[in-house]
Amino acid sequence: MAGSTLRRRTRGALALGAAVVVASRCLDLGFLFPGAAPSGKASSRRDMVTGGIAGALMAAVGAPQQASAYELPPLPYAYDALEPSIDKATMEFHHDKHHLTYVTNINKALEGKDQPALVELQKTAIQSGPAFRNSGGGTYNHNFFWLEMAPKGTGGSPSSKLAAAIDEAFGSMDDFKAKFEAAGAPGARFGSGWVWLVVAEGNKLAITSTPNQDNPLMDGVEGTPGIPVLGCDVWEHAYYLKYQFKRPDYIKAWWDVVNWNQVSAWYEDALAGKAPTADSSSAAAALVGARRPQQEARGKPSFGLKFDFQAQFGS
Ligand code: MN3
Repeated sequence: MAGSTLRRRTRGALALGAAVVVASRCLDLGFLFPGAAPSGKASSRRDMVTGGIAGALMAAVGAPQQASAYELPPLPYAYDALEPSIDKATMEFHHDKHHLTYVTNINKALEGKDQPALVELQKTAIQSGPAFRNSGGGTYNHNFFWLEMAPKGTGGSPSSKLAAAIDEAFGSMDDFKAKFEAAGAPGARFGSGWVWLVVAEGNKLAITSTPNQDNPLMDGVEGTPGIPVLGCDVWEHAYYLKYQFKRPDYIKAWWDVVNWNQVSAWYEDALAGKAPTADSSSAAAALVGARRPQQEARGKPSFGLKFDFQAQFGS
């Protein structure tokens, strides 16, 4: 076969492979399966398509098959959608710079190795070392954070089951919020970290806080281990542009943008022992009908798509 013919065929196969990856991202976004909310199903379809068809194409042209890298999921709402609780500039820096750095660094740490589901990295993250603890933790925690928020007035309220559990554990919703805010105040969580509501041993709700990018899924974590269903980022980068030193004001305002529908769903899963995957598939499920049209209207590409595309083709 002439060299130029081979090159043309290779290019053609690569282009087809690229098209399949793009199509698979559309699957992620649920366009072909509207209403396919359960992330597990979307994910397995995605894996089937990217791993199967694209993988076969890549193998056919002799390209090495790479484990897919973690992605920076696009926000499921616009940058300014959480105002006035969280300002647009903070969201831009927080998502596009801080979160991206965690994603980039955990991908570097796992380069050339299998990348398990992000949630599966968490349990052993502290033992595995700083890249896993800080960047693996940071990636998971921020994926989780974007999903558990929604524009004011759209996040619903706790399910009756979750509301009853909160009353039982903390006295009332107001008492719960006061205790959560106290756990996140600088005097209780000095420096950077997170405050969490977890389903702990015996399916009991508990409030805990963790330093840096630790989370309650990690073996050996400070505080109460458990399955997180709500978490507030109290790093200065999460609030400083708007609130400066007034972290308590930020946490108080943050309640307005909690997505209780998501938290309630995670609570149900947690009672069955399942931790939020917080992966890009569930992020994409939350995107359906929300972010995508806005992005297209503004002519901005999906960053998650771009990142995934580059990672998969090693460019
Ligand atoms: Mn953060």
